[in-house]
Amino acid sequence: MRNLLFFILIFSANSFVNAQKLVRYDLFVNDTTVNYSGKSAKAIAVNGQIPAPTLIFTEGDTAEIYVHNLMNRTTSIHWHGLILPNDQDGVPFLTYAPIKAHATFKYKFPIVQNGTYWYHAHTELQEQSGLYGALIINKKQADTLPQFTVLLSDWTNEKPKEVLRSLKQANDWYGIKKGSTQNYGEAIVKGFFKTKVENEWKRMFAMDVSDVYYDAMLTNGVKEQTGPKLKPGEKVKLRVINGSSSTYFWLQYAGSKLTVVANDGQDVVPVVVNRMLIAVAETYDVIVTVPDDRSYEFKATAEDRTKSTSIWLGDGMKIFAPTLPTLKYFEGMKMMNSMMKFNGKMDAMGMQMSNQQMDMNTVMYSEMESGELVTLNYAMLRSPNNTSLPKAPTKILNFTLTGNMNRYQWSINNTTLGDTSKILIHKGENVRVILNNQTMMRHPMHLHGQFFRVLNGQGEYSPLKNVLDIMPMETDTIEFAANYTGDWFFHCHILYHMMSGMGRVFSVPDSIPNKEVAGIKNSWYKFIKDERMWHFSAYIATQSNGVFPKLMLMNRHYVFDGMGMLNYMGSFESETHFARYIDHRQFLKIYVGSDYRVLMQHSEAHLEMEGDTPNSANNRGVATVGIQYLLPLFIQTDLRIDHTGHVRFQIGRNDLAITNRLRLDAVWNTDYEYEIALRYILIKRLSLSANFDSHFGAGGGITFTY
Ligand SMILES: [Cu+2]
Repeated sequence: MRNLLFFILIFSANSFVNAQKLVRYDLFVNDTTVNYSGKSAKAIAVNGQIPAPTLIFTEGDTAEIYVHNLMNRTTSIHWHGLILPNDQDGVPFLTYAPIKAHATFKYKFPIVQNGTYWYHAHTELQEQSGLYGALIINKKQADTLPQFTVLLSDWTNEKPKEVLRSLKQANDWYGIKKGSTQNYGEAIVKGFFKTKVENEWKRMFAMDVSDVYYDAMLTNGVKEQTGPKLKPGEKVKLRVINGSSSTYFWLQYAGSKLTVVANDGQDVVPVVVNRMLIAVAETYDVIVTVPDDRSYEFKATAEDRTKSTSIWLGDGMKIFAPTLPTLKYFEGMKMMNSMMKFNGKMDAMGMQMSNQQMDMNTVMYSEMESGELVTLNYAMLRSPNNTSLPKAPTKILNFTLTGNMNRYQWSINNTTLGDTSKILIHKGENVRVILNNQTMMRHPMHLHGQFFRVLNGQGEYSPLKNVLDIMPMETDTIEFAANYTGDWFFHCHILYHMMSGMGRVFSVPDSIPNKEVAGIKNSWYKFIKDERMWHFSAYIATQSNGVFPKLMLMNRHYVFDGMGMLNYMGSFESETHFARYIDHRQFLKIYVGSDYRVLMQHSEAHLEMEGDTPNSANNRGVATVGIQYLLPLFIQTDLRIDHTGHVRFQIGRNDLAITNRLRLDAVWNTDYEYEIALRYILIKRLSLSANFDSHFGAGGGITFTY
């Protein structure tokens, strides 16, 4: 009797401890300097390391995480894929207040799930600077297989803000670095001239699978790593997390096939493949075998195939995974041309493409010419459990993913997050989102705070995910039950797309409002401020015939630009525009502006054109109004009238890529003014340039680009 009582006491004490196990972590966020590729650069470290430390929990624990911000600016941390109360979700100005400089924030929430997750900053571009780490939740019954976390990321030596500004500027330096400019010269040599013209006729930018050129790809913070000690024949579970800001990775392993057993933290019925693509922010658990006493490469190659990163499993002679050949961009361009209609809409050719089953990019993969490779797609993912939603009224939302590469503007239904308001969802309602991707890029769409089902043909066993990768032209459907109150962010997880406005907020009202946000004045405007940012850029040509500055300041709807010409004899010309885009595709804008000039008589080219006329005719200062429209082949037209009633029509083309580094600009107007300019790009900021201008004559020199 006494023994039994003792046993009961022990037993209940044990289960009490299990249920209440509090796991505390302290994260110290601070600035640091790193050197990943021969150049030191600023970064953000947590507890002195990049990636941030791996946080390990067991399902049923309570997490208590103290985030100590040691930086001189605000920060935030979001727990990616975790089901938690809204005020613990970590989105500044939406679910809580940002963590102020030198302040500490305590997160506390129960761990109600298991699997492979991660955490990262949700403030500006801090994630790209290194603020990300793995978050692993073990099952209550421990796994018997050895396991190893593989946290992938991309690294740039540039400041992330500079990266975003370059993208907004449509500066094609990254394309030059990647060899993906798809210039006219290359098109002619490779027999794709017609394809190139058709592409530009449809006002499509060069074909590309990624926007940014990175200096390094990393596995757990290093380019190459030796994995855990494994014996020949042993299996290992790799918890692969794509913590990069904008890079998708191909995963390949030299030693065996890949057995996929979980996705985004949720178990799936095991599926065996040769290779797979992991989208930005996705996680996959993959089991691989070390077949013998050699060392085998597990390799992650960036989707644009410029760089890769590896871990080595096993001991002994190195066996390499295959190197993926460079992409055949013109083949991809040709495919895209056939899909894209003139009005900018995708023509799905009567097919309903979905769940990554038909990869249009396959035309760019030369490795597909030899042999059958089984590549993972979403239709292969099957949940081991019934994931059907409870019977409830269903709200259907249609989201068309849209974008403009020229302005690097990303949106849903042609509207950025900042131009919408929260989407109200009733508690207990089912929400079905039908997504259609009308852009030329993939987008990893992420939902905060809960999982959605992907309707992938598996019926009741449709897999649960929190990131949906949607390829160009695809239509995918996801659904979830609105069980959790609060404001939940749904956005593209490519950091630079999110910063440009590609997202929405689902709002499930609560009788108890989120206290963290209630106290913040104008929280919504602070939340969307990133996409309203102004971006400045400049080209300044300093040449033998004068100085030619072009300046531009732009945001989501507006652009202010000014161009000038100034020579050593005192001649001066300037033209400014303050314009607003007025159509969805951002081809049409209206402007008010000015045109001011003082042309000296001894301006030779000018004399040839208009004769030796008195100064009065060559001086003017007028106010203008006009419209600009971007025609096929990226021809910019401009019709304006000035306050004296004079009408001018102008036509021009900028940045025509003749070779990888040579660009042509040309402009002509009905006042018989014209300019032809050539630029040979040496480095991002510097070009050799030459031009011939109707007023300023011929000259050469250098152009600074900012
Ligand atoms: Cu995106």
